[in-house]
Formats: sequence, C-alpha cells, structure tokens
Amino acid sequence: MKKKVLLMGKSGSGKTSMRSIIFANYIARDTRRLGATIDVEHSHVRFLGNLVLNLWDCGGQEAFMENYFASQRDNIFRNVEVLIYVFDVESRELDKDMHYYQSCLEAILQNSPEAKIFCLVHKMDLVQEDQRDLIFREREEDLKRLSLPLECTCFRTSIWDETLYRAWSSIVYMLIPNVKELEQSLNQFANIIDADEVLLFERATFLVISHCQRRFHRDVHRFEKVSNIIKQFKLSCSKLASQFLSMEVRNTNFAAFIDVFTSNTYVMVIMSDPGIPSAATLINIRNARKHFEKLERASQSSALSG
Ligand SMILES: Nc1nc2c(ncn2[C@@H]2O[C@H](COP(=O)(O)OP(=O)(O)OP(=O)(O)O)[C@@H](O)[C@H]2O)c(=O)[nH]1
Ligand SMILES: [Mg+2]
Repeated sequence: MKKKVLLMGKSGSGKTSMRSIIFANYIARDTRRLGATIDVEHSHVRFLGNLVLNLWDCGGQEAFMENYFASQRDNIFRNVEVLIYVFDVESRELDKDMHYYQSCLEAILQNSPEAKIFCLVHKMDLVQEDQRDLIFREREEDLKRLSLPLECTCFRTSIWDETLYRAWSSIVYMLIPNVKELEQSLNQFANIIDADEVLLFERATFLVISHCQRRFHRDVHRFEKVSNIIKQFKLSCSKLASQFLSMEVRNTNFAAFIDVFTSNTYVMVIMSDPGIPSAATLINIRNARKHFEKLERASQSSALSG
C-alpha cells in the first residue's frame, strides 16, 4: 500500500533535514551539509512491512514553487494522502509563506480533497524558550483560520530535540491501517504481564506507532525522548559495526526493557513491581511475539487486498 506524502514549504525551512533524520539515519548536525533540493526528490520508505511512504520532497525555491502550481500542478497534487507544510518560524517573509501555503491548499482542494494536512512550525529552537508557547499558539490560530474549509493539524518542531519525533509519530500513526487492533492487543499484553506501560517502535525509524499506558506519568514527552535517545544509540552502535538488539535499565522504582519484537518493530516494556524478575518479563515478551507477528501479517494481507 503506497501513500503519497508531499513535503512542502519555502527553501531552507528544513524539509530535507527532517526527512533525512527520520528516514535516512542522519543526525541533526549532518543536515548543515545539505544543499537546496532541486525540483522534487522522490523517496520510497518502507514502513511496517507493506506500508510504503512515497515521499515527495519538493524543493522550495520560488521558481520551483511557481512551477508546481502551474505546469506540474496535476502531477504534484493528484492522489495526495498527506500534505506536510513546513514553516520556518524565524522567516521574515510571513506573508509570502502564507500566500504559498494557500496556493498549495487550493491545489489540494482541487486534486486531493481528502488529503490530511499538517503544518509544522519548524526551527523552534531558534525562539527564546519562554516565547515558544505564545508564538506557536499565534501561528496555529492563523494557520487554522487560513486553511478553512480544510482542517489542519499543527506541530511545533525542531531537529534539535524530540519534537520532531512527536510530529512524525502522529503523522505516521494516521497512516497505519490496523492501528486500533494493534492497540487492543498491546493493552491486553500489558494487562497480562502487569506492565505500567508498553510501547511499539517502528524498527527503522524508531517512531512510536502504538502505546498503552496503565499508570500516570507526568512527562508527556517521554516517548519522543526515548525514540530520539535510542535511535542515536542505535546509530552509534552501527558505527562500531555492532547491532543494537535489546537493553534493560533498572533502578529501585522501575525496570525498562527494550527488545526486538516483530520483523518491523521494537517493543519497550516498563515494569514497576520489583518482585517480578527480569527473566519472567523477557519470556513474556518472547511469547507475545508470535501473536504480534500474526497481527502484522494480517494487516499486510489486508493492505494488499485493499
Ligand atoms: N536551527 C535549526 N536549523 C534547522 C532545523 N531544521 C533544519 N535546519 C537547518 O536549515 C538548513 C536548511 O535545511 P534544508 O532541510 O536543506 O531545507 P529545505 O526545506 O529542504 O530547503 P529546499 O530544499 O531549498 O526547499 C540546514 O542548514 C539545516 O541544518 C531546525 O529545527 N533548527
Ligand atoms: Mg530540501
């Protein structure tokens, strides 16, 4: 099942940077070397077995943009499932950015009216910390108003922290065909083994694709932080020519297990009962694998026939 995802926004706003970090194992620092994208760069990213994201990274220089809306209009805006529009929060040409965004929406409304629309207010690290909430809320309000009659979901992002993972996890979550079933099974699994929390990460990107929480936790950004940290760790491992398979972190309050799970996922299990030995949890994870593999295969065949 192929899903066309358009990445748009003015030149230098950070489109290729985020794509390279999430899907091509770049670290944030590497993106400084990226040159401007010429016309459209296509990439196919296999995501959870059969779900293939067909990314169209559309170079944002004005000459290219004008072309997208004119001679390439049908080609670009047809069959779009998701539009991700990236705004540089520090841009000095807000009016022009908004103008291009609206042209883009017009073309989407004509050619792919069912497409889901996401706006990323990007490079938030450049804004003073105490100003971020305010600025984001203002931008979000403007964008939502400008997007009508279409609806848009806004995220604040930066390649320098976990917000990038938060945004992309939410976007990808909407594209996974049997995500509800997956969540139910995860809930069941967490109940059976008495876990505080169980998370599934997509294996290549480490985006969180499903989670179950049975206990309150005050840090609402913990998943994205874990994605970010573990992905960096995994990359460091591969630089040393070794492969990251599993880890266990334990203190007096909890034990966290990360382990290879199905062909497309890693699992993370958080246990807070110190009486449960690690070996028991590891066996439980191993036993759950078969069930989740089956679920994954079922979703692949339904995606094939769908
Ligand atoms: N401070 C900061 N810089 C960023 C961030 N994301 C990207 N950048 C930098 O922005 C510059 C331009 O990024 P690109 O990803 O090439 O921009 P683009 O949107 O692909 O540009 P075009 O291909 O010309 O459309 C690079 O030097 C990145 O390092 C961010 O979140 N914060
Ligand atoms: Mg680019």
